[in-house]
Amino acid sequence: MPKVVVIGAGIVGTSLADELTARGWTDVTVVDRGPLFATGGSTSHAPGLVFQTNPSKTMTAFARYTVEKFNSLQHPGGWAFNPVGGLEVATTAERWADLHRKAGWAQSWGIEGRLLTPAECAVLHPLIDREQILGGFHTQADGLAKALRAAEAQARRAEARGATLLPHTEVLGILDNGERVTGVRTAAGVLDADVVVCAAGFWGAQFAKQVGLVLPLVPMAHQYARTGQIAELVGRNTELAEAGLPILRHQDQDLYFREHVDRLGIGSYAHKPMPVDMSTLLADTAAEAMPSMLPFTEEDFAPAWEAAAKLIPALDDSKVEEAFNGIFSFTPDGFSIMGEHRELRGFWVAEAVWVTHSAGVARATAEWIIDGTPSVDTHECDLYRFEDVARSPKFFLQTSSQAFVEVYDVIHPHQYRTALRGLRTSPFHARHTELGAFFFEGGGWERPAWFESNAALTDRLVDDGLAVPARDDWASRFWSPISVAEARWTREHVAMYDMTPLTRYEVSGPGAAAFLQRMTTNNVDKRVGSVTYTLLLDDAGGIRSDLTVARLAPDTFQVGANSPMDFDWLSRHKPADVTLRDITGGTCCLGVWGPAARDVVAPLCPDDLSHKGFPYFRALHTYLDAIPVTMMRVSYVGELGWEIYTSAEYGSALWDLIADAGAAHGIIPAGRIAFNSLRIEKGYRSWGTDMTAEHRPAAAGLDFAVRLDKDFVGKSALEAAPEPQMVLRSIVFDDPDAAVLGKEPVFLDGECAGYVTSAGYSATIGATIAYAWLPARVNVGDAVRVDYRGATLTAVVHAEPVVDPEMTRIRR
Ligand code: FAD
Ligand code: THG
Repeated sequence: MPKVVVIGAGIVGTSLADELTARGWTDVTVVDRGPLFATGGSTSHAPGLVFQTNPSKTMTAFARYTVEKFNSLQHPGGWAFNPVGGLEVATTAERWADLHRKAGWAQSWGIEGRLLTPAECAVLHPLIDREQILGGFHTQADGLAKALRAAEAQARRAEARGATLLPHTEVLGILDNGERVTGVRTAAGVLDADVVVCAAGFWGAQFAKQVGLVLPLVPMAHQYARTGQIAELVGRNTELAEAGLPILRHQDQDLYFREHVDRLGIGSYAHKPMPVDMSTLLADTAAEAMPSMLPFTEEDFAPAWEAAAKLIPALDDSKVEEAFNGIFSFTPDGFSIMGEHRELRGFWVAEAVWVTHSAGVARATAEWIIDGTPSVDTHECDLYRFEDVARSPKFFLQTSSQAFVEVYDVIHPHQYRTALRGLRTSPFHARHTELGAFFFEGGGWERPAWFESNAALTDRLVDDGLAVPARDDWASRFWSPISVAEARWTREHVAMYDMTPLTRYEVSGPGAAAFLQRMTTNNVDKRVGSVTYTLLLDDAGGIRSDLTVARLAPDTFQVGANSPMDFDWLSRHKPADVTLRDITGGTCCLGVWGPAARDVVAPLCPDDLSHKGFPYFRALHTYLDAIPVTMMRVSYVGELGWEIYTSAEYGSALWDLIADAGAAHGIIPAGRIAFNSLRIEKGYRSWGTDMTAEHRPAAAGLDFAVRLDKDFVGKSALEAAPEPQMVLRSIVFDDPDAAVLGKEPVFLDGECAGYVTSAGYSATIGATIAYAWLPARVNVGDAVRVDYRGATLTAVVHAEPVVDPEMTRIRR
């Protein structure tokens, strides 16, 4: 049986020991530098509020499992979970609207919740001044975790199954054989291990450095205060129950509240970010029982207290009695960090995890370690999700600090970071700027969303009697009607799209063809010049990514991918006779698409670009004017045209060449919003949004890219898989002004039956189109309802793709 050492006996380490031993891996040793179970880590003093609803389906699922599990734990001291319910109140119109959005997430992810009037909120939580609020969102199953009891109960259960708990044992180093971990070193000697899991809380980043891992997490101090006795609470709660009122969030002031018998606990994120310098912390607190508790900085709390008392007037007669600045981890995107070290197999991390998500993260980690694949999609938490730039200390310090500031803010789905912009730009960037691009950010790249230079096209649309949707204030943020004109223009004329940020790898060497053949679902071992759309599956048959694979030479392939996790997955499986290189940065790519694309490009090219001479899904190394290029006849927007690749130094010349040659044909630059709406109407999925590892190809409508007559990773799982119960469908909204932005719940016959993934306004049919996961029994033509921030929209399930099912636009 594999030997496991878990570093850290906080809520994560103990939960993991429970999950591992429950699966029969009983040779588990949990070590902690502190005593058990108040180790001195973050768990020791977490007030334990568990609000389950999160924009992320995965994080919500993690939280739901924590609630379910903690409710069932037994501890001699009393409850491990007290389901007092959760209440989030709104004091601004913006928040109130956002609570409607949150209620939608709850429905989408299967959490029961209700929007309440101020009066109803005051009934649930009589300490609230109802005059201050516009309403609230209440969830019955949320509540308080007693983190230390939950840790102990899980640890004891693991112990009963054979696990060992070692307090006062600091892990000083990791031992390995050059490939795998072999053990850990402590002052008392070596503990052998086949698997080591770093669940060391905010110490984890410092610790993982010694094995060459960058964990982009920042230990931050956060203020928590307990009041003196509050008259209104006296007699309400027994010592044992501690609390009866719902846990409360007042996010407009960055505050949360819980009861401690007849006192209130108040947590505040209203203060400036206080990143903790680990080098000094480790020295300063080496001898401390609670190294994760820093002295309270009263001045930082003063405005929070004032705001708290405004919502809860009973505080006027009270004051802070005990308080501290507690430390826990923040990450750039607010997600945890999970996975196995690629270069040091057997070294796993489960880091930056709240109590809220702890059991869910632990279960997924145990499944991942034992079965090879977690049962929940974990891509948002993947250790290898970060672009290189995001691993620089400057980047993750700054973005994690912003994440702290924004932790309770209303965040629009297209609201991108403002700090550290402009780091990754394509060679077309100067032109984009001149043309008035509004930039989105993705993977550190600046990506034009639309171009102000196209503003006049919108007027033309309107003059032609074509509608531009009248979006509400929320949906029109980070959006422009210009994008509608750009999309329309692409279908009618021709447009150029910056595809540089599209991740691409060169896979080469004598084993390259066999490797890609084994890793992906489609047949990629075709003649030179072929391009294939194909999928990466995990061992359970879940979709890890969708790729294009172009064979540029017998032993050289160019792979169009989705994220750094694809690089990780391929690297892990790569044999020695294959070289994998990320060539995104040194190259660039321009998509030239539209009915006039050939008229623009063909005159520049010595080769035959006719449909016969250069068919669909083929690649060619050639020249445009004097510029060496690789062209691929691929179009994510579903139009005639090419992705044109060249190395970066030719980029700006390529842009100018195409722009000049295209002028006679009315070429325009077009941005991401048009791009997105075009790919949705054409039926092309976006990995990570429309589909994840939680879905198999059949459910996602991608069986056409799976060839069961060859062997590939995930094949046996596909063969054993049942018919999907949920499938990805296109829905088209009845009201042309309807807008949805993703994650909205979809109702069928009055029941929530699924959720929206991505959506866009189709300039081609003049309606908003979305993808939604819906029960397989749904038929084309069925009517559905979608809840958009409290408004009910109607839509109809549409045949796919909505635009050009015969492929006549592309294949000509
Ligand atoms: P920890 O509990 O810190 O455990 C890590 C353990 O690793 C420690 O015991 C440490 O001693 C040990 N360790 C580290 N290095 C070594 C080593 N080299 N060798 C041996 N042992 C080592 N979360 C919520 O969900 N809801 C809340 O309401 C909430 N409120 C919070 C309020 C405050 C004031 C704070 C500080 C945090 C709050 N959190 C809350 C966050 C939550 O407490 C943490 O995210 C969570 O406890 C982290 O658990 P962990 O097991 O990862 O880390
Ligand atoms: N271009 C390139 N690589 C990519 C993308 C891209 N890799 C990642 C991501 N985007 C992959 N997604 C798609 C989705 C659909 C298509 C291409 C890439 C596509 N599909 C055709 C279809 O379904 O009609 C495939 C037809 C066929 O298999 O013959 O074109 O944008 N380089």
